[in-house]
Amino acid sequence: MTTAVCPGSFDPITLGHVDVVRRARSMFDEVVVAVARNSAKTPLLAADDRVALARAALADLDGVRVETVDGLLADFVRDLGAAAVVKGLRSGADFDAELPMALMNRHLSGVETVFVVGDPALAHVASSLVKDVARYGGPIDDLVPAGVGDAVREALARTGG
Ligand code: COD
Repeated sequence: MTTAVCPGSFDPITLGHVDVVRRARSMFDEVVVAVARNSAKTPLLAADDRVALARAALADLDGVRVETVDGLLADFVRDLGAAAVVKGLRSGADFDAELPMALMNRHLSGVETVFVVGDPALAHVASSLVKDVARYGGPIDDLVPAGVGDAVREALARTGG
């Protein structure tokens, strides 16, 4: 059985993430979605909320489970015995950001990274933009799985944006 890891901050999970996980699942027997608890970015949503929203969004996909990663992704992937990390690409800018991470993860544990090209209809969908649109009262519900929009709006209201 081949396992792939789809890591990210998932702050929040978007339809772009779901598209990448589906594509990864079409290539691997099992996909572990790894929610980085201590992301380099300061998250809007608590890690437990990011995990719960990802679990709900991916519940209908067989062979997909959601876990948290607390330390190095390279250690998580090695401990799991996964065959690869799968990352989604929207643009050349994504590739430029992802290449050093792929090289570092391979340096650290020998794990390979597989890049998948996401749905071009979702190329503008990024967690950061979703939060920014919501912060100014714009519509986000057609960019994220069910329930995520409410969670983002509640978090923004709670934290003062
Ligand atoms: N279409 C295609 N791909 C998409 C889309 C879309 N619309 N939206 C998002 N993606 C892809 C991104 O390109 C990315 O590959 C992935 O989804 C996750 O995106 P984010 O924004 O949720 O996650 P990031 O980029 O913040 O994740 C960074 C990690 C958590 C993966 C990284 O910081 C990490 O590995 N942290 C663990 C600690 C560690 O090991 N650090 C050293 C790394 S070398």
